[in-house]
Amino acid sequence: MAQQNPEIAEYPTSSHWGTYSVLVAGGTVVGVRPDPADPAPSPIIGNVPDAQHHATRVDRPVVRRRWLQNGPGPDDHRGHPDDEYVALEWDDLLDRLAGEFDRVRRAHGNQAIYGGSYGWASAGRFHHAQSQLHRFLNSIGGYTRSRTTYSHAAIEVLIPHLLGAQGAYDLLRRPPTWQAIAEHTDLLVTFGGLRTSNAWNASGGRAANTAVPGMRAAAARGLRTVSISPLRDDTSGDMGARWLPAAPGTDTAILLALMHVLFTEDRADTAFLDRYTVGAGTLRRYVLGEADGTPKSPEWAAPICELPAAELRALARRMAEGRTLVNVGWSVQRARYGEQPLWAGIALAACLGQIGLPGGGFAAGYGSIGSYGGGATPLGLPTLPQGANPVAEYIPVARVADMLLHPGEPYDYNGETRRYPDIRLVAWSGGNPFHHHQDLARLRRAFARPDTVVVAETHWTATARHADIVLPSTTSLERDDMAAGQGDLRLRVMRRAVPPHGRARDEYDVYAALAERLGAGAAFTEGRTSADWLRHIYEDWRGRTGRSGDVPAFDAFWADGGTALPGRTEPVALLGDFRADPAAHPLGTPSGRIELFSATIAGFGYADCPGHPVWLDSGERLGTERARTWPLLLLANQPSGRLHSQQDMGAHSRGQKVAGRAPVRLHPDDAAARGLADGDVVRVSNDRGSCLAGVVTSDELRRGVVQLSTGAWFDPSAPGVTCAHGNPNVLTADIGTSSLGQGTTGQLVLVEVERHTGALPPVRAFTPPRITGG
Ligand SMILES: Nc1nc2c(c(=O)[nH]1)N[C@H]1C(S)=C(S)[C@@H](COP(=O)(O)OP(=O)(O)OC[C@H]3O[C@@H](n4cnc5c(=O)[nH]c(N)nc54)[C@H](O)[C@@H]3O)O[C@H]1N2
Ligand SMILES: Nc1nc2c(c(=O)[nH]1)N[C@H]1C(S)=C(S)[C@@H](COP(=O)(O)OP(=O)(O)OC[C@H]3O[C@@H](n4cnc5c(=O)[nH]c(N)nc54)[C@H](O)[C@@H]3O)O[C@H]1N2
Ligand SMILES: [Mo]
Repeated sequence: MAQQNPEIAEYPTSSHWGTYSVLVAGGTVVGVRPDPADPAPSPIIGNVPDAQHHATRVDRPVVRRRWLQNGPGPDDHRGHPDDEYVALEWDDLLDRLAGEFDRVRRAHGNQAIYGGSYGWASAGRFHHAQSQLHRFLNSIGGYTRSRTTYSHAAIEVLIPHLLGAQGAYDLLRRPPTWQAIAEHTDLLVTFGGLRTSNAWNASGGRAANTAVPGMRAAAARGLRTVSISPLRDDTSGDMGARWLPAAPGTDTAILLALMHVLFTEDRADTAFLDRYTVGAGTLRRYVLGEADGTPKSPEWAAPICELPAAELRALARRMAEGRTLVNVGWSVQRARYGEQPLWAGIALAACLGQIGLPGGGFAAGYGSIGSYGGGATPLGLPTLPQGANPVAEYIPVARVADMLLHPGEPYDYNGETRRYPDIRLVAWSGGNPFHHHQDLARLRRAFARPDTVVVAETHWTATARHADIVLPSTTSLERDDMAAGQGDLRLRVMRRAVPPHGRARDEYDVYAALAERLGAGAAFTEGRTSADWLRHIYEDWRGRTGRSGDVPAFDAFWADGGTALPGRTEPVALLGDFRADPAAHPLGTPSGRIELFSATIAGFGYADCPGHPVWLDSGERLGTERARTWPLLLLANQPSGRLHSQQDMGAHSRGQKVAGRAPVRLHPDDAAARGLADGDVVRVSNDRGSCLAGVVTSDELRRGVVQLSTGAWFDPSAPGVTCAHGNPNVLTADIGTSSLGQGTTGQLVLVEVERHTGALPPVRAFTPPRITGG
């Protein structure tokens, strides 16, 4: 198309959802074109043209009127849908903002600035929003940061205790490739499925989507898959998977029952357990019920997980018969006691004796992200140095509302008793906590507490609408940059395709101007423009790889549109060295072995994460006391039509909405029991809040489960409902996985669904706030 119309220019670009081209005419993005070299391009690119020029773009620097009038301070009105903003000149706004940073650091110290700023932002090595913010905050004396992720905090904190730090890194970053699975694996048992829509995405984007073709090729070569998941379509039909529609939140019971079969039928690999693990005896006694009088048999697990005992028994036998890989998807640990299914999954794989063998053992991430099993790791990447943070204070990332609501109060985390800092200024760039955090009504109370909230955003998200100062940011299509993701070996040029929207600025220039006002201009910029920095970080990396001869100089790279990255391909087994010679390659654990019992964790004395994997009942599942009041279990999984909340106003995402609301999927029987049909608007509620959503019935779900994916822009504008648009985080609980990991538990929540009655409130999420002046 582009070649036929000389007016249309084509710009290759990269995003977390892939590498493709935008088509530009007269300074406007008019279309997208998949990369012909991508074997499985993502339909999410269809959101880009609308989102780029949408009315929700932040087009001017603004200050909230109440903050301008009253000055900094706690304000319950922050985030009110009728709040007004005042447009200022950039210089005026930057003077005020610099003054506020200075006031807070002088009066309260730099630890009173929260700059964790969690979020996915955009692809691009230099203009990465958090890197820019962190470098700026470090240059002015530091900030309170965050640790771990919403994605997989339980993995990040637990696994180093079980496999050592390197083992944990390898589990997340260097698992066997899909090709190794195709060659070696007989049976893949995956908890949480293999969602193809999830595999479209990877941090930094990928040169091409290889995960979806990879899983299909493995199936074509004979890989058998068992998908344990509440959704049949969590695994693509062409995988030919056996679907076990377990009740969500019960995976640990299933894993224990599978081990029970291995132990009682003498199928556990005791030689492996003796040589490579510690604590197998303790775990065995627990599984057999010698410790507490309850054998964790398939008959015990069946009423909990709602799968037949015979099915579990047959599965355990089958797993012991060939090369088996156990995959626990990230969703499974994004729930209360999320550490347990991970630990139990490793224990099961250890009982099978296949850890360290090609295509066997344990994994955590196939089907969660496109880079998992991608097969390659660059030796290094061009990176903007963030400088050093003189402030030691941090929080586990998902405890942000607790921090703001409970300054000075103690909490447990990974063996420490810590205290929350007293935060006065919150700075966020490239993240949307009013998308990602749980119990949004509570988060709103938390955001009322600081003196000042400053948000840099491309769009008027709910987070921007909770800010006192909003800095309009350019999008990645408005700046020159370069991209590389995890799992493949190509660095791609991202050339500016369109001019900045309105008065939006690159964050680099904004922070440079702020740093200048705060006496740190030279420290932040080192005398470079952003164009200088691009060249500098590229050439610096080129020198560091030690193979500069193979990598083109910057100008050639830029002219070519990209370059291959020196890197290594991944081994076909996880912990293969350890298995081959455990004395020469001990794990970085206290015992040097896989810790099925951890004396360290037992020593923490946590009832919510004891010294070996156990079944703990969160109550947030079907068949519990709480389910009598809230009988449906809601899955707040990843949206297939976008990345999180990004570009929710784009055509592809909009096309999935029902009556303008987020689609909620129900089993036809659950819908019929409530008199609901496709297209109805319903109220999804529990004791924390409520939201409206549009009904889609489907027998791809098991009964009792409803699916309301994350990412509908939070819309608190309608009376009587917490969100008029369908954001599931108005329902989820703001409680950590456990005292150990303190990860998010947003995946599962009990609710009721009923027909919405009365007048239907409009969705106002995509109507920007009132702005005066400018
Ligand atoms: N209930 C529930 N909640 C969840 C989850 C769940 O499973 N269930 N999943 C969780 C997970 S795994 C994650 S990772 C989080 C994701 O949560 P987030 O990463 O916070 O979600 P995004 O929508 O990607 O937010 C990125 C924001 O950056 C903005 N942005 C893009 N480019 C730029 C830029 O160049 N500059 C600036 N300043 N801004 C930019 C976008 O407009 C967007 O608002 O959500 C979590 N929340
Ligand atoms: N299209 C798209 N892709 C994405 C993202 C996105 O926003 N959009 N986000 C990316 C990010 S940041 C992350 S961290 C990953 C997350 O990757 P995952 O955590 O793997 O993704 P989810 O879609 O949340 O969950 C996958 C499936 O797990 C199932 N499930 C939920 N609870 C349970 C349970 O208790 N037991 C079992 N057995 N299954 C359960 C659900 O049916 C759900 O569809 O996805 C990435 N990929
Ligand atoms: Mo994530």
